[in-house]
Amino acid sequence: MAKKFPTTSKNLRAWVNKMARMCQPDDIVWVDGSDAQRMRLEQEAIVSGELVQLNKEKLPGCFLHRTAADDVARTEHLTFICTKKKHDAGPTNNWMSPGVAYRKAKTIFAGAMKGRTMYVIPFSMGPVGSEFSKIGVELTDSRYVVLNMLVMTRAGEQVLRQLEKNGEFTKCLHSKAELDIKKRLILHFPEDNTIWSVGSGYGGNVLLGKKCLSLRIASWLAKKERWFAEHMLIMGIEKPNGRIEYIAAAFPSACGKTNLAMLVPPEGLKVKGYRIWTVGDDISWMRVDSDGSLWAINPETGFFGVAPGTNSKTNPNMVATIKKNTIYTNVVLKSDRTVWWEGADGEAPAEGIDWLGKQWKPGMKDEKGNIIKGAHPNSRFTAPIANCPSASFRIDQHHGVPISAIIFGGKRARLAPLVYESFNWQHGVFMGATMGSELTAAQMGQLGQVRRDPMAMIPFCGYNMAGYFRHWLDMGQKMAKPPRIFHVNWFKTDENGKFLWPGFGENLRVLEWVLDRCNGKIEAEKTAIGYAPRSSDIDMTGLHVPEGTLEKLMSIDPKEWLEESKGIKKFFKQFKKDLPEELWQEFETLQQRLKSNA
Ligand code: OXD
Ligand code: MN
Repeated sequence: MAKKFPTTSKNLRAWVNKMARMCQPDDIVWVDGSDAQRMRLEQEAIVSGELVQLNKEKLPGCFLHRTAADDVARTEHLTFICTKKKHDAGPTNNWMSPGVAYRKAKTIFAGAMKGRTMYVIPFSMGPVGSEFSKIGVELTDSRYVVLNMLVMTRAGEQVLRQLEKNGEFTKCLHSKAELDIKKRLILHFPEDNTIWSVGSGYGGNVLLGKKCLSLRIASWLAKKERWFAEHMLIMGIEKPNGRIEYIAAAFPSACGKTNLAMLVPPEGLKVKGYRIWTVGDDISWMRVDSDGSLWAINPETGFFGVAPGTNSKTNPNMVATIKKNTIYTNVVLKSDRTVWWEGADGEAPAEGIDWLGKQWKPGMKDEKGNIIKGAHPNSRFTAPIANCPSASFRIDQHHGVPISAIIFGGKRARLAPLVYESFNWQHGVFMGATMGSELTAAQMGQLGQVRRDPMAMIPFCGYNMAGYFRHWLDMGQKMAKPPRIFHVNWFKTDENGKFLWPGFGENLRVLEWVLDRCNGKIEAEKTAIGYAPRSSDIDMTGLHVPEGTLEKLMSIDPKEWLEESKGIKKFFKQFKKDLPEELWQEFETLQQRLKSNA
């Protein structure tokens, strides 16, 4: 076992002691980041049943984990921002006063770790020692959490040494407790730089460096310290001239950020010499650097990706990434101890063990006659970025990468065209603030229903979103060279509900236009909603789509937009006088442009 209390930080020692007094673990183990300790934990997790060792030849270093049946996605209704004033959490967050929240959670945490070990995980979001990075310490009674954190973050002894320099860290406490949904709470205390999560074992609720720290707490810090913490992928596009340009893109959960971040150029464009470099697939921390432009780091070191639909056609780089050192959650276990999910490569196995741990055969139906899926629709894999064939060589750079374009996108069967560009920064902020998307399996709720999801941050903004919009507007003033802002929609369908755009690698055709716009290489058409490409400006070499498809993809129906505006107005109105006036101005001018085109 690692030695106890191997830190000189009084702050940290006092906090660990206090939390241990409340949770009463049998033992405390400090995670040092060594391979030896990780392998010991893997073996213990196999013995305890938390992990299943997968086929060592076909999937070396890979494991399977199953969560409880009602613990398979982020539970947004049990997620709270706990600020002294309710107003600071804003109308789009669940709020609880810190006093009530601590009291409620304490009754669940009290004695919750009896008979268990408390692991202390010092972790850094971002390269250790970078001025972009933030340190956290997660206490947990779950080996699954420790093993995932070792993939997703830089964790261990080197982080402790860094923490000791100024003693600052986000205090992250997690206990599985009874894994009881009635005793589940995901609490954020931005004023105390503290996160408490109890009663869950699902990644998005318990890997506290991810959504809780890197988005909810970080967005609060980012406003205060004047930077951005965003739900965005970061990718580099190496152009035929050898220059790499970077973009950051925000899409709601399970809308294809991971696939886009590591796309493989289609043949028609590959011959031009394009190549993709993946920096991150989920979170982007961005700062204005001394050159007046925006630079981004991915604070994570791993992917926590959605398994269903991942295959060699949709995402060959991810298929290569998850062949080793990967933790699979809630997928099908095959008889040769490899794994499968709906939309994986190859045939469905004749039989297997499903995500609930039950014997399963393809086509099996439940008592209502619905097909039983083998893998949960939100089943996941946790894999190191370093495994990814397209991993960027700048991942560990302390200042990250310069961002040329910010792209917003949602999943919309109608309405939003394939791509358009904002008129300027303020209009771009309006475009982000009015994003809407259909719900996916990553959130509990009605699949397919449209919800307003500004900047894909609705579940992740750690404070009043009106202030967040203000922050976005203000940041525009800080940049001498702000990135241009675009909106894309890969999911538009025809009258029969068929996707019009092939998506995946073909999306590079749209990104090529985006970069051409950033570099002033191409004109665009001014429409009511923004600048749009002329059909001839998207390089379609090697891609055959039925006649008129691009026109349908690019079509803008002012009546549909005016209808959409009603939802936007309702959404904006809930912020009352806090909503920045600039956004109402943008709303009004959009109305005028739409009406004159209707
Ligand atoms: C994720 C999510 O897991 O957004 O990235 O839910
Ligand atoms: Mn996400």
